[in-house]
Amino acid sequence: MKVSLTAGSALLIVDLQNDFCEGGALPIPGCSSVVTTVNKYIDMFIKHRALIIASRDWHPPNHISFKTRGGPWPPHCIQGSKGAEFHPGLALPSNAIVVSKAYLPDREAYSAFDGTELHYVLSMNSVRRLFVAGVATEYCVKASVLDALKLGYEVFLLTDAIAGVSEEGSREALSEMLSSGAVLLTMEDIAG
Ligand code: VGL
Ligand code: ZN
Repeated sequence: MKVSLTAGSALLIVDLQNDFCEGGALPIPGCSSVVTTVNKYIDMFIKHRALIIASRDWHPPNHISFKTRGGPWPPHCIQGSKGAEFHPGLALPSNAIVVSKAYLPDREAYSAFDGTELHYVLSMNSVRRLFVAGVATEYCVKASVLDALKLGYEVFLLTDAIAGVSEEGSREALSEMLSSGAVLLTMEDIAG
């Protein structure tokens, strides 16, 4: 399948932060190679003058998702910490739009649309087709993709630029996104 980056296309890069990569608090296998591939997508989207959005997990130190509060995760992506910074190898352009999520102590938010201005920003820029990459496939990528579909976006999941916490979880998430209407693509599917 060949897809063109027509007007109204945007790249959504989900949570490529230090804590989700090697050496971080909640490392996701394959995160570094996702960074490398996402950089190639960034180049393509810059060439087409398409909007580039980077979401980030942005938790207060006492976030409800942390084990210290009975949640499932070790503390990660704490606001202002090194772990919350974007991976140093990620080549975000200076005009990329950063969307922070899950920033309230008592509220988890996996989706980049949840409690953020992402839908508003995309609408203001006439974006209708969203190309999604990043981590983790079965958490924040999946939640963002499903929300985008519900909001009426055409959603393309860049399967060569995502990584999940577990293989089985990723497989299930992929089939759920597919059956919800996401289109699965890799780099070769995008017309230069
Ligand atoms: C995520 C677990 C906890 C994600 C965020 O970005 O997918 N996963 N917080
Ligand atoms: Zn989190």
